[in-house]
Amino acid sequence: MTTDAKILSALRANPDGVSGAQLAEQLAISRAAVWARMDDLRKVGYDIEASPHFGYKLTGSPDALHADDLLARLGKTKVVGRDIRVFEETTSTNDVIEKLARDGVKEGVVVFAESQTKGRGRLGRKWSSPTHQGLWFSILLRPKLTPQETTQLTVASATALRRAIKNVTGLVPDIKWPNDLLIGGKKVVGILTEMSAEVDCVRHVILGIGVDVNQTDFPPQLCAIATSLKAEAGEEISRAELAVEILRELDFDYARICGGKFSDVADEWEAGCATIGKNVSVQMGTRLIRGAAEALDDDGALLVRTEHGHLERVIGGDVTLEK
Ligand code: BT5
Repeated sequence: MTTDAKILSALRANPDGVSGAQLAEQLAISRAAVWARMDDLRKVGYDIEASPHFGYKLTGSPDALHADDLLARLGKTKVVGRDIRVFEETTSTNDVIEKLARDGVKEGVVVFAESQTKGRGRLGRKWSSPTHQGLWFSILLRPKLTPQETTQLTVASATALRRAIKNVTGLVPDIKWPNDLLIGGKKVVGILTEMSAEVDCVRHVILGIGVDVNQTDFPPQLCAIATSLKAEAGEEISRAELAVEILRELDFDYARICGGKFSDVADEWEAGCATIGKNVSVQMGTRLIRGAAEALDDDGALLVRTEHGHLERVIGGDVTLEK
């Protein structure tokens, strides 16, 4: 943890204040250095009161994402969020992670961007990522899975995101296979899983996640199909608090998958899923399948019973729920 992260962590752990002397001792730096760090934190938007009586007290945090603060709030995780980086603007956070992956960076690193100029969805579709209004981030994973099994990670992301959103906002989104969370039928989260693999083993997986948090309006083409947590909850949501909760829940589900417990994740997924039991049509390239979505298989693929009675295994494509 960086010094700033340790300071923020100590301030949060001591809401009534913590003395400069105590912090200096804990961090093995001088009191003057503590004072200078506080000044720098104030410059990036933290409200930190100081008095000879109570020492330093954190009274407000900026809405901006701050890597040190996210690390401090998250604490120790197994894998996801061991390293967090925040950019004011990128093309796509998946591109940044791709570069880190090629540089050999360890799994678990998370890159957030306050805005993306080329945010993307699947099949090169655009992802709207307005500044400071959502969570646009990607995670590097190096799981010991076969390429077919990586759908498990998208399924696990959906369950983790659903829990995190419920914990922070009280809202309970529906899961739509494979990569959407919806509230009232409108999309609030999109997940883009990109992978680099050999024939039978995965080199790395990039989980790209977009969460619509505090938008009050959307571009015209998205108005009818997208919503934000703020629009649904009726109040501003702390993006930092939500980000930390999401990383914590993702770390939990990633450990479940790496520990061979995908069936637990799948059970939870099915319970929260708006796709299972529904009639669906699935566009896979030029092929269209129609039928009833029955279940997930062991790899996270969707099993669809077609009109002709065959069971089709769907690992990608666009699912539409039929009325
Ligand atoms: C997805 O694709 O839903 C995956 C979106 C992943 C975005 C994250 S943000 C961080 C990381 N970096 C990236 O560059 N991407 C990831 P798909 O299922 O193909 O859905 C894309 C469609 O969703 C678009 O064609 C629009 O119709 C709609 N859409 C675009 N922006 C949206 C938004 N902000 N909220 C809801 N729907 C949106």
